[in-house]
Amino acid sequence: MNRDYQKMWLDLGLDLNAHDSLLSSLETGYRDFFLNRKNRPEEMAYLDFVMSEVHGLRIKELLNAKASGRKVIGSFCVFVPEEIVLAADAIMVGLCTGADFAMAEVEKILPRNTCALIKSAFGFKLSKVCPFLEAADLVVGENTCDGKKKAYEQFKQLQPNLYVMDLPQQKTDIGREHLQSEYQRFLTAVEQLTGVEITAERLRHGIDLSNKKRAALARLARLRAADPAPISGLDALLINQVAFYDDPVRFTGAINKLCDELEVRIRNRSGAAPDGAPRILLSGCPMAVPNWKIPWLIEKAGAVVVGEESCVGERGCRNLVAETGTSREELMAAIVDRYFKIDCAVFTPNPERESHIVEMSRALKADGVVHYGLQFCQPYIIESMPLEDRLQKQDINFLRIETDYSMEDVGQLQTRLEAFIEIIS
Ligand code: BJ8
Repeated sequence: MNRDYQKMWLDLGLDLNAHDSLLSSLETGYRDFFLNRKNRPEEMAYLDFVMSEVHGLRIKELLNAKASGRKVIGSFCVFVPEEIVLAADAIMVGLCTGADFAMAEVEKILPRNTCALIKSAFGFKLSKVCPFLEAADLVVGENTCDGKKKAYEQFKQLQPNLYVMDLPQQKTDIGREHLQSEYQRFLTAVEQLTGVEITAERLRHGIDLSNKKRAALARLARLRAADPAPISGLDALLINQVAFYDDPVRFTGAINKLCDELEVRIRNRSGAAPDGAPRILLSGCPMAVPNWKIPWLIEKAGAVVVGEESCVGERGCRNLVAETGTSREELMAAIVDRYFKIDCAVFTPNPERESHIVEMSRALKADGVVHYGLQFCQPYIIESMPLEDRLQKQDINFLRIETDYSMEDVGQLQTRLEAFIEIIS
């Protein structure tokens, strides 16, 4: 990771010592999990570059954009509509929630039995190591699970520019109306923040950019159905993670170029894993940077991850916004339609998710599904129980894992994953 940005980080209020230790652990992880692997697609060099500059050049770009009058909006959830942000010529970035930091301090504010993802957001804030958070003009939290909902009450004390978006919990007409009114409220907040009136034309532009990015990610997802899989699960996860940080137009171009290369690899039967390697669909909680533990263990055991049923993956990027509307109201309705299809486990009931996992598993020719639940994440862990029954009835192999961000359980997880992979081989 490039460290030539000390002054910029200091001006942002980062704690340079803590930040340096974060960068060092990121560097080590990145080298072990990515750079030391063989037979990666050449176009992954772009992702390696982005990661090497994720706290450097990308932050400089954001600060330059801010200096020219543009605004930066940070988000923790795929329910925050990027289309509206882009329509106001603002920049949306995902916020860091994938590593433990300052846990002792965090546990003075949050109970120990809070999921690692929520604790991570607090850890990055308390220890002042996330330049995205510190550069954001507005940070959007969302009322989804109880943990996040209550935690944002505390987070607001640390991050006064927090805006909380309320989300429905049921896929009913009332739920849809609620989402629509919350998106309208968000649009007004973005207009106030940026001073830009979001016209129909601007909204169409935002939809177009987001759709193109999602289409590139969907293309990548489809290519992974090939056998042998042309790209490793780790690299594909990284791409889905970087989608939250990078400039959308540049990222879309880079991913389409990578997909061109993958198509050649498929024609040449050049796989990221050997022919016949067991194929795994990962399903469950989101995996934010630098949470690479489970796919790393799966691939180290000789299998290949061929899809992520996750917000950092398929759940976050499938379905495009219809581009048929002409008025701002019609376009907003199309945005609501697209996001209302997201089958996050906070919805009750949530039958679409089960069906989607079966569908993905068949389409990607998966030999088994590994369900990844963060400890104390009730929505996903509770859903994994009936999911297991359903998959068993359909003869789909299933393994449930509950973990956190620490490496303490790596030995035990490795044993369980190796046994599972042996059974499905
Ligand atoms: S749309 S999955 S990004 S809410 S892991 S904090 S659910 S206790 S992250 Fe999510 Fe939006 Fe849904 Fe996706 Fe709670 Fe579970 Fe923690 Fe979670």
